[in-house]
Amino acid sequence: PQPKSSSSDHPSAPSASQLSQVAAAIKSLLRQPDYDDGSAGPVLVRLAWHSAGTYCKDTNTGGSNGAGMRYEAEGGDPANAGLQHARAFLEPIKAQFPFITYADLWTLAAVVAIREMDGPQISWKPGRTDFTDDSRIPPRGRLPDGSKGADHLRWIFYRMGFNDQEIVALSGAHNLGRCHSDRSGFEGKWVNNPTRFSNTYFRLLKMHDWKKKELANGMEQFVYVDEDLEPEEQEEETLMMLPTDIALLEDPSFRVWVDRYAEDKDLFFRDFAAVFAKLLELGIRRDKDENVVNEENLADGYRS
Ligand code: ZEM
Repeated sequence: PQPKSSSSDHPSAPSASQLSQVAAAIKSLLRQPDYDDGSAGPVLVRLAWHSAGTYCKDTNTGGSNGAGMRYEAEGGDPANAGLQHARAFLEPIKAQFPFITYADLWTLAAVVAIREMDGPQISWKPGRTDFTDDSRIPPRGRLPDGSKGADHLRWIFYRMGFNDQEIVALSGAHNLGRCHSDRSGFEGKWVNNPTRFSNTYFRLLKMHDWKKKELANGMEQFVYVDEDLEPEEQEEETLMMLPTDIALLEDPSFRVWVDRYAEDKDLFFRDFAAVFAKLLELGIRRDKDENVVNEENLADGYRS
């Protein structure tokens, strides 16, 4: 059992053995035969990404600490539509292991899911705290808009402290999951097997002649239709790219990395593991013992 840190100012994060129990429980809920492509994995990855991707380096606000999506101000942001499913998948685990904070659980779930979907092992550290009110929730509008281009991607991701290479590596997560017309308004998946992590997204981006298509709701995305297939099969096999995905192909500085990741899966896995670990640590300060030291965080969460 974990000693209680009652007199210490440090939050007391779960022990390694407690965390491996949580990780095992996450693994066992990934298979969801009635949900999407049979897996909770992709939407859990998106939950972690959206929890962290609000970070602003200039003001040191946002980031995966706090689990602000439990509050309407952040959870009700249209950019987060659909992520209530991811949070609901994890609710039984939080109930079974109340010692883990939501902020740790959401980020750990993505790391476990990526590994279980044949992706790289990503380093992850506990110690995040949960806000106890919505006073520190960042403003809406900090997450990327898929209908935009390269300038927008740089505007959003430079604010988090990422460079062009990291933007491309992170975008490789679109190897997973799909778009839902009732969430983002876009429709379809990027690759044929959207529950297996690989560099296929980059290979398809380069390989196909992506055609702009206007959807019934007026939104535009890019699609590839295999003309050799029967019409019925075409419907099923149609793959998509967002305008922001196509921007990676067309911008010369992004393109260098699309080419490298398409050619070299190991390089993509290494770079993705590094940048996803960095994403999950944005805004989180730790002391030499890896304890979270962000002053305001000490008011909530792990302190018992
Ligand atoms: Zn995504 N993403 N994303 N993304 N994303 C969607 C789905 C998923 C953008 C975006 O607009 C969208 C990153 C970056 C960017 C995942 C992971 C990561 C969807 C579809 C959209 C519209 C949502 C829906 O309808 O359900 C844009 C513009 C990005 C800028 C580059 C990064 C970074 C990610 C993680 C590292 C994942 C896993 C999904 C699939 C979710 C699911 O439910 O299947």
